[in-house]
Amino acid sequence: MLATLIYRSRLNCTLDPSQLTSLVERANLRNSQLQVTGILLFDGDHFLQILEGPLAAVNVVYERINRDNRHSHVVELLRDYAPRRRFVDRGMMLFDLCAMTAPAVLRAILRFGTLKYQLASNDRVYKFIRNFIASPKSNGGIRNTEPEQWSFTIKTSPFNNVSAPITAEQPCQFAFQPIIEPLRGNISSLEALIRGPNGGSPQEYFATIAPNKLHEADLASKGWALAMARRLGIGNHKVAINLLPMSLVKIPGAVDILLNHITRNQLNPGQIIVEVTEDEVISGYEEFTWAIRQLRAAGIGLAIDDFGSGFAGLSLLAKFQPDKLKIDRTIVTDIHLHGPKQAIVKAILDCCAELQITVVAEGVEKIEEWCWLEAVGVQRFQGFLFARPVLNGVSPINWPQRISPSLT
Ligand code: FMN
Repeated sequence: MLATLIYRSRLNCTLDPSQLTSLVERANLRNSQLQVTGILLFDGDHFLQILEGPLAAVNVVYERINRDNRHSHVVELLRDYAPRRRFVDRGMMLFDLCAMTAPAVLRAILRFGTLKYQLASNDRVYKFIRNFIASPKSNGGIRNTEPEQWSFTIKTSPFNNVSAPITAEQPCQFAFQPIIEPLRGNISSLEALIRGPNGGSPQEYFATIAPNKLHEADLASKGWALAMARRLGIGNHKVAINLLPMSLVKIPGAVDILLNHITRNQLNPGQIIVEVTEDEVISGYEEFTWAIRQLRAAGIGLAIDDFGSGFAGLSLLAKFQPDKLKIDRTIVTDIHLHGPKQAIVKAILDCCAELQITVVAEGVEKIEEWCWLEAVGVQRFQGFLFARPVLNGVSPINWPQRISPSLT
């Protein structure tokens, strides 16, 4: 299968033109042997490269390129399949924007390529090329936050150290995970994640419940979550609880039951954030809307969980503007390497800025992911990089500090 891969990257060192020419000559030979063809654009600081060829060969070449320390910030922009090659004659051809004007480069690429101008103007690959040529030396307006500028220090959390469930008969337990603002040194909330009676996964817990009791058990479990939050001594901190949307529809007086759990545990509705996903089909939108209004009227916060996972979609966002939107881990993972994920997060941030919704990135595990997200303006994070969930407790938190320039 004929694959096309496009990436962009940033030059790491100063490269004189003769080095660039010899790099491309060697690349041309190696690519030709593997039946890979393509072009390399260079604007003095950044590269944009198009690789075309058999999928396995393109992967081999891209893996090598990724390991090359003459460039960094390698971000994959497109991976696609095509019926024919756009560039046939050479393994690799260089187009240097420092040596030619932008229109001349574009004309040369079109002469070199196989698509006629009319076809090229609709082709996504050519659109990437035109965009790179039109805005050279652009890094998408991203502020610079580099992984090597940071070190981490573990600090104990300010919560009580509780390790046992409240009672032995408790049907479920909770693991708590903080959501933090790393650069402010602030814990913005604790999420209560449900676990089985012996600490097993949420799936294990829900599998033990008869389907007709699911929503009742879901709502009742929030009482245990809040009781545990109180035992942890959450003080004025906020606590986030996950609720199946249909629990609000199917259980009569669900919001009152929730409010009861809150007051019984001497918490304030303003401290509670209800996180909902669309992981079950919401039937009865009217009842759901009514329940959400009641939640909001009582002062309870609302967050859309797992946004972008396929379960929490745009319709929830359009109908019930939440206080918070949590970007799903599937989007966050390796975001520093992946152009489509980056474009999605920038669009989510624009939308949330317009609607005054706070954005949280979930599932952050790598410092590179955090740096990229922080650089585009995300301020709240949840993930193993900072703190893992701990059964009946809160783990110490890994706080980043900028390494002073004299030490780097
Ligand atoms: N090597 C290739 O074989 N094909 C290429 O298309 C290619 N393009 C490159 C583009 C850039 C911007 C840079 C910095 C390097 C490129 N290289 C290319 C060089 C590879 O990164 C690597 O040095 C070379 O394949 C030798 O790899 P090896 O040392 O793992 O054998």
